[in-house]
Amino acid sequence: EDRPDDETGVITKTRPKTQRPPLYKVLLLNDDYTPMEFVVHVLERFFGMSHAQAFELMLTVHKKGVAVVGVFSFEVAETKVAQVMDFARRHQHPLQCTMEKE
Ligand code: NFA
Repeated sequence: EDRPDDETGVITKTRPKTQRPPLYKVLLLNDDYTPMEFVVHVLERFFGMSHAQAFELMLTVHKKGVAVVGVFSFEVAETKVAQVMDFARRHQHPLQCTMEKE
């Protein structure tokens, strides 16, 4: 916003502070037991990835130990984590999914 200084008349710009909600990274963690194909399926099913995208991210987690699956609002991140954890538990795999503030 352009604003003339009271004494000098100099025009200064003040940035309007737009409030943005915090974003949360959803992380997938490696383990020694969850089958690779199960992880690929999880990424396709809950994160809308193509098979190729999902396979690549699964391999990144497998090799590096952890990777960011996506960045979401708190509510969406919380839902994704719950969906993955519930699906893994129902299939008796130890797959871990967590979230952290960006
Ligand atoms: N490390 C697992 C295996 O070798 C695969 C895996 C990848 C598990 C990514 C969890 C996350 N079967």
